[in-house]
Amino acid sequence: MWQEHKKIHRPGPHAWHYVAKRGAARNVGRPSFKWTGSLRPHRVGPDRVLPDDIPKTDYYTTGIPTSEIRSPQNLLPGTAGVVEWAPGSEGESGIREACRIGRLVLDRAHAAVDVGVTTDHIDQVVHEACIEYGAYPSPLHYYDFPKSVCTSVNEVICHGIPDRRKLEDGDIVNVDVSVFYKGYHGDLNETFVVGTASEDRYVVILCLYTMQRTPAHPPALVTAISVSLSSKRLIKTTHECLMKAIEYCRPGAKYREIGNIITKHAHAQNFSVVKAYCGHGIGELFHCNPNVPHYANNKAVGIMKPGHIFTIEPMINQGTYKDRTWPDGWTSVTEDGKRSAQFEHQLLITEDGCEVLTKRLPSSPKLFWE
Ligand SMILES: [Co+2]
Repeated sequence: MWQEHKKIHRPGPHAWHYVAKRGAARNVGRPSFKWTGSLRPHRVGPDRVLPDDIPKTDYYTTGIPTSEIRSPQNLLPGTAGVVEWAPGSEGESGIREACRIGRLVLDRAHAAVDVGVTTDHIDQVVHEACIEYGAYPSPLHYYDFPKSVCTSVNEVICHGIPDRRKLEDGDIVNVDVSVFYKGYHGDLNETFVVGTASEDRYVVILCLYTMQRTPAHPPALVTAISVSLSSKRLIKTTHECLMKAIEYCRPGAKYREIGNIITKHAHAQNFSVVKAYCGHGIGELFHCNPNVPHYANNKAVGIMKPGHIFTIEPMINQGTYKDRTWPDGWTSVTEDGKRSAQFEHQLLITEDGCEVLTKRLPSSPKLFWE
């Protein structure tokens, strides 16, 4: 009898819970926290299964990326250990292929973003697309990260965990896809506007109409519109920051200069630049040297050489640059609860410039300004 009772109340493998201990534990109740904005964590679904024929990372079973921790690439100072991938080498074409698959997976996720869709569903789309292409979704179990993609909504800066919350009209959501394919990682992200808030003209007409009808009481709609317009300016500026930084990249260019370029453009629009998270080297390892800060006057070491492969992924905020981390140990939010956007590309330094390995394709769903 007692056994029966226990069986019923023990959380089964299919239960949905709140993430705790940086992904290593689950809670039945939502933890208390001084939330910085209006977003809250929601329940996170059970582990997704990977078929046997998908080659696994070293952290899949342990949660610890041992090869990354032990790599001389990360133990040597500055860019001393950074790999210079030879043109046409197996490594270079392997990374190129991982980036192309990452792009196809992100485009699938983009197409799935809509009002009423949960971020867990986006995770499912990413997970299944990865399997279809024969790739391992790199975030899965990386330092115990519980899901296959990061989804960062509104005030979330990065590393949001896909959960049961439904996306709402006017939300913004960043989807950060990384894939591990035939031994190499590809990493990219984009920020999307959710729903009809992307249809400016419709919204403005509705606003004017409403103000005319009830001038004493310009309602929530006006707030919604200003939120929408400033979110869009944030997203577009963030994308411009990334593209301006990419234009600068070539052999001989200084890694530390990237932060000056990004900050100059963000500040011109009265936005701030997150300091806590940086771009990174990537290849056989998910994260390695060089370290690529996005903020001005940073002390990043080294110059770009042909064959260097790394990411640039500026996180730009409407208010303060300062971040806080939720009790789940992963979700990074703005300290003032205002919104944050991000775009990321993975780049290869060539003889005379740089190549965007994660570039958008003719088949990529359009961004709102396109
Ligand atoms: Co990255």
